[in-house]
Amino acid sequence: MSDENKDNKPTESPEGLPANAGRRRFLVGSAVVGAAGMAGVAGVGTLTRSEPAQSASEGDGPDIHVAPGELDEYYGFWSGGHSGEVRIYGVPSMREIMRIPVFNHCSASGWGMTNESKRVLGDSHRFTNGDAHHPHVSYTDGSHDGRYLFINDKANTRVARIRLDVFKTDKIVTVPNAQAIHGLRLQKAPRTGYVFANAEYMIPQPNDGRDLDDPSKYFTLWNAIDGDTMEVKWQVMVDGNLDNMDTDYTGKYAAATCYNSEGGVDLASKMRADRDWVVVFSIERIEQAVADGNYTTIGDSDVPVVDGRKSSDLNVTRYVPVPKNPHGLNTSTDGKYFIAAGKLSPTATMIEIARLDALFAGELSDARDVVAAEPELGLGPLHTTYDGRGNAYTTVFIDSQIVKWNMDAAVRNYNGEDVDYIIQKLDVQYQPGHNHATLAESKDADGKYLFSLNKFSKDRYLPVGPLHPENDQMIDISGDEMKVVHDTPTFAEPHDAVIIRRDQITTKQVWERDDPFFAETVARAKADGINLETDNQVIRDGNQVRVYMTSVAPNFGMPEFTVKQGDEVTVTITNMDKVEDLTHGFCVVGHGVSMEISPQQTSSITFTADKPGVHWYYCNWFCHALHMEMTGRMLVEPA
Ligand code: RUQ
Ligand code: CUA
Ligand code: CA
Repeated sequence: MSDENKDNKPTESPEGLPANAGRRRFLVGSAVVGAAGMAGVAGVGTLTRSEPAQSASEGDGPDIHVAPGELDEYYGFWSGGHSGEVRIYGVPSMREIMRIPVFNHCSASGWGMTNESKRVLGDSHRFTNGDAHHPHVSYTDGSHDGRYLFINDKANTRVARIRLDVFKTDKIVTVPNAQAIHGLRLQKAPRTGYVFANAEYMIPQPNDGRDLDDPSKYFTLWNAIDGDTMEVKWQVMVDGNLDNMDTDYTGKYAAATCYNSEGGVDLASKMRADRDWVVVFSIERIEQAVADGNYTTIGDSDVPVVDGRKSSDLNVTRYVPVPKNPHGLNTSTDGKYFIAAGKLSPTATMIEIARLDALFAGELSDARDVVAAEPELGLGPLHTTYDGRGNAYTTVFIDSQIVKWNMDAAVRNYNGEDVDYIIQKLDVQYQPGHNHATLAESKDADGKYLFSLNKFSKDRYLPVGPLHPENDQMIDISGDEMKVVHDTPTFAEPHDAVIIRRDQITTKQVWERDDPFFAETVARAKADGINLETDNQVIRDGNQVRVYMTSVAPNFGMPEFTVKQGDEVTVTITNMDKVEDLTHGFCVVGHGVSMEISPQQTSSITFTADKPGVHWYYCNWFCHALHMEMTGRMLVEPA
């Protein structure tokens, strides 16, 4: 990084224009021209590489170098967007440590192929895609407790849970009566508890074809899932749609942004109203309505559905008008505010949580009375994060900046005091969506690093053709001034991240033999009279053949087994190696069969032996000096 750019001054472009200003002017210009404001995004594609690469500030920040052999300070969980997975980074090194397949299918681990993963995926196993946006780690009393990570699937309306002791997805639920789960947040206190999920799109209810084109029949649902059982507990009907959401630090309230109060089905109608709203949910009142039997059900689902529309007299929701088409909603870590980012408005709306009791009690004449301030931040505010020192950091997409501002000063300014609340505006590269600071979704926010999840990387990396990576930038926020200290290219497409301290997670480095993850497979073996830890045996049951074997490096328990053409073969392997990191694999050539078997794990996979002849199987995780020799033959007798 060149010294002359230490202060993040714009570099000169060949035309003598500051590159930064030129780029911003371009984006702002097209944004204004674009009918939808945010349509300026489309213009990004026309920027060419002739603009000089922008240098970010760097210098005397913290030492982010993590030496070989040293461990990182934080776990970072990144959503993989429409790759459908979750990725684990070490922070601050930004070394990618692991990927967890969730909604996608994985060639390496066999996720989506093994019987254990198919049980987790359930009926939705037929989908091989997902769109994972919002990863969040479970809480006890407002602090992360490292039990689970939950994440939404917008593409197929699912919510998944990942066990953080083994870093495997263990439950996936499809939310009924809903289309596209987007915003997802967890109950923070007393514990998780509820997993709340916004359904984004409005659909006719029931959506069985009787009302296709009558938008007045459309509505969407706010959903509560029990984080312990992963059952959908109840749903709340709302007006408009739902985008992002967050919860408070008491367990009493949640709030979600709505960008389509108009109930429009095309872009122009979704932009028509000057104001949309933040929908505030009273969790107690919803629970009471369910307990009192004040609910309906939809279609063939038996989940209680409580009416939280404006017209309802159940009073389980309140609609707070905010400037049109808001997006992110993030609770300040002091527990005081729900902060909704304006997106089409250059403002953020601070809703004071302490005033919500009065709002629900009907003591306020105007729902806007809960607004504590509405600071102006820049063009295209999308998401906000916190440093635990009273400052908020908001991404402004069109301006391509992170805006650091003081919450208390914003409130004083709103109340007429002549005080400036903007502390710093930092250019990022380019077009940030979410941002996220260390521990900033918990009361333990420590204000050390902030990540700007930028939607465009443009010229920051070696060119790799028309499809570019995203660019996730690490910013040091420990001092008075924000500084970009690292760029990380990421593949399609992290939306959000959560970063927690490494001591908040305790993992098992070797599976326990009685782990519920493979309990069903173990039960099946038991029914077949098999001791998985010692037996190597083939059981025939009509045309179903169950092959049981162990693996101990560098051998499979069976160097060959024989089946008949057309048999449905289930191979179950128990890895009897106990050494940490000694994972085996099982791959049958030409059969689309591959799986991971980590130490002490039992894995199984089912396929049809449809081709007569010799078919080699081999271990595909390098396990031993004789790993290449860890093979066997499946002998298929012709039918
Ligand atoms: S959303 S870029 Cu899917 Cu979290 Cu805001
Ligand atoms: Cu076992 Cu490679
Ligand atoms: Ca709107």
